[in-house]
Amino acid sequence: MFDKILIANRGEIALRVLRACRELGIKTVAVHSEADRDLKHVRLADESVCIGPANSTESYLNIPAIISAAEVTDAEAIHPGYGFLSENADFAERVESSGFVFIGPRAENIRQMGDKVAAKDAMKKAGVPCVPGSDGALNQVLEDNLELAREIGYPVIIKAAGGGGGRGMRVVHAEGALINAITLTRGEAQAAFGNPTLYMEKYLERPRHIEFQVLADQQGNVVSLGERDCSMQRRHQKVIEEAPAPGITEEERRRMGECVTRACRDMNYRGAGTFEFLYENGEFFFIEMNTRVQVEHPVTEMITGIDIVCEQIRIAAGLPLSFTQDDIVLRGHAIECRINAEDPHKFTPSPGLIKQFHAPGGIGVRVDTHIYNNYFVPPYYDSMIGKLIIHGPDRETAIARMRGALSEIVIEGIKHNIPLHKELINDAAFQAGGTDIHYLEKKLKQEF
Ligand code: MV4
Repeated sequence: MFDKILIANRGEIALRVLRACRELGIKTVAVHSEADRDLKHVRLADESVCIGPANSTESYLNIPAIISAAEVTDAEAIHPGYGFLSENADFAERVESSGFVFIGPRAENIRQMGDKVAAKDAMKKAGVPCVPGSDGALNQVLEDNLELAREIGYPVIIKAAGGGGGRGMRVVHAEGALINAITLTRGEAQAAFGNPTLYMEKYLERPRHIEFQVLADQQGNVVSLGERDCSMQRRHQKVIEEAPAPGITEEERRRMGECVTRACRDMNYRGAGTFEFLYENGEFFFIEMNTRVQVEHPVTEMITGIDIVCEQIRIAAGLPLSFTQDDIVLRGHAIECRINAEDPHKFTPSPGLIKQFHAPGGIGVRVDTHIYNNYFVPPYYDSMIGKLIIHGPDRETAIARMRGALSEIVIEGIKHNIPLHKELINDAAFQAGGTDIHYLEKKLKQEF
């Protein structure tokens, strides 16, 4: 096992990684920006290094500064968390070429999954069901694209190979709008990702977002930890996630689990990974794969009892998974509410001083947050300040416990979205389960 790990992130996930390190008896190095000296994990870490100014480009995205910090502290491995450099293949490569272990997949897999055309191609070859669409990238011949869209049937969606997570895509409802949409999206893709490559898919109008969590070790063992439903989102930001996904049968879970673990074996994947699917009319369609630990990983941890971050570290150290697929039992139901420092109606960020914080408690209640009394939420980073994760024997109990926890939590001094969560947890469609990806935005138009 590693002696010392550098945590290349901030906020709640940095604290989450620190806790895993402590459990495994590993020393920790926190790296932080000038604005983040008072972060909870910086205080708890064995050592800390300031890597640059508040602006994340000069700190949390500053590859030489992070590698230097690992060198001066003699860390053995680097955990990238989520966001920032977590899916940057060049970073993974430079970590390894500098003699450190990157706690994540091999750079080659990060790069392949970052190219959405290459990712989809690999999935098709592995027998993972994909959204019907172009066979690889679109060519430049206008007539070919018109014919392809006719074959697929409108509406279609044009996506950038370099995009993902909702960036660089355009829906086309009729033939008259196709050529212009391709031209516009290509220009945007070149400007945003330096890659003009596009692909086309059938546009699914009312899908749910269901994703499968996997873990793969360096001995070739791969397990599926089941799925999460992340359909409750606004502008591609997830708001509530849950596991298991309402209405997904044991048979669907087993079949999809086989699909995604086969895909991992085919590409010699290692570490934690998430396969994102759109689910509509009882069918799964692969859209993207994430090669990092995700914000919503705790809901899977709560129903499996598996510590995903500890497993990432153990896998990176070369240890085999200590369980097989048959050992994994899904127990009960878990729901996560993301807590953001933002106006609950207008969604504008609300940084500032937290004058009071009281965490909720009780059976099945988990609070993953770095905030504390008198913590100042800086304006420079993502507005998520924590996550409230609830486990219960069934979905109804989890909802009831979440309602209790939301009424118990106190965050004073800044605006936050607890009022939105209180509204959603009592929403009839949420309570019924299985709302689609457009539900929240439609509901918000009707005010609350
Ligand atoms: C789609 C789609 C409908 N049909 N692809 C948005 C994020 C990116 N991961 C892919 N996205 C979508 N791709 C086809 N063929 C609808 C979306 C989409 C979406 C997907 C997941 C979660 C929220 C979403 C919100 C709007 C659109």
